[in-house]
Amino acid sequence: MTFLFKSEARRGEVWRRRLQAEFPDLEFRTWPDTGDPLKVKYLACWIPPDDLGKTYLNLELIISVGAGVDQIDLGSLPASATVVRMTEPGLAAGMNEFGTLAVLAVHRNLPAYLSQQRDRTWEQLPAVAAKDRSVGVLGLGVLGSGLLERLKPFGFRLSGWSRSPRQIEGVTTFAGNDELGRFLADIDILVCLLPLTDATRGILNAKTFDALPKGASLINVGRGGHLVEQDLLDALASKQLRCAMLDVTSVEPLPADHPFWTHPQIVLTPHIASVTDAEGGAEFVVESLRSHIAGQDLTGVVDVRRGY
Ligand code: NDP
Ligand code: OXD
Repeated sequence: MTFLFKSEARRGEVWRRRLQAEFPDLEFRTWPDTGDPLKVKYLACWIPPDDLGKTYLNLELIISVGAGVDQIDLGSLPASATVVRMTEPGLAAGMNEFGTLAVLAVHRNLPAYLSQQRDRTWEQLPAVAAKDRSVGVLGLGVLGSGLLERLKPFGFRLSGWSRSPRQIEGVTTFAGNDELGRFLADIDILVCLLPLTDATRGILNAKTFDALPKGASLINVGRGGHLVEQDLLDALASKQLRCAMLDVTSVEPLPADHPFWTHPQIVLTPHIASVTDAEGGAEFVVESLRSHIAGQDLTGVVDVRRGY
């Protein structure tokens, strides 16, 4: 039986060594050297092979090498396959760092100061204490709830929004579309850490921005598909939004002529907020295979109907 790896070669070498040590009978193959597709029981990938549902008929486990699964067409999988998304601890550690960096950067006016530096302008902007700012996180899963924990010591008012009700100490929580408006009404810094699904696509739109207090800021570390880009440009132009930090965009890499590149109120990063650690990922895969073989519950199983 085969473990097929379709992702970065450097990560693949770490996973090959770890899996061969743990499961000596398992054949480790790297895409496109698939061997007999009917022997492939396990697939680790970012983008899966096109013909997954038709060719890999004995697939039991598909492991996304990242936390998100929106790059996988969940409607076209072999019926036998379970999809698992990466939840190795390095991913959350990276998002905790980047999310904290972005919230503090926005809180302390860094996007405006970067723009002033380009214009050779020396101007001190009014400082706001953390206790007088509210940070709201869309998505209270592994990454969203982890980030909120890290933000607690700074003294911001914290809130979060999820699909089903969640309780997090020190965080005001809201759930479902009915409570989205009440959540947004008090948010100065909005962080998107949602999965991209049919229900969340385009959620960062004019209606959402208008529901925020005037002068709020946006941090998108979810997916580019969450954001209606023209609505962001309009909200920045009207000063409904003060600034945005975007780690993800609808097209990646962002096309050279895109207005985000030079926008004075936007800070861009190239989808680096958090990255799966090679060793941590290998441990996660070993644990997943062990649990699967033993018939035990797996961590990070994706609900194909919900899309995350
Ligand atoms: P989880 O699945 O653990 O959490 C998802 C959260 O979003 C849950 O709280 C869930 O609600 C909530 N949610 C989902 N759909 C809705 C909805 N329709 N309405 C309200 N809330 C909803 O995911 P992670 O925290 O691990 O990851 C989140 C996303 O972060 C990934 O899917 C990926 O897109 C992005 N990401 C970005 C990276 C980057 O480098 N920029 C790196 C890694 C991930 P409930 O709790 O009720 O289920
Ligand atoms: C992920 C990502 O989903 O890197 O892990 O975006």
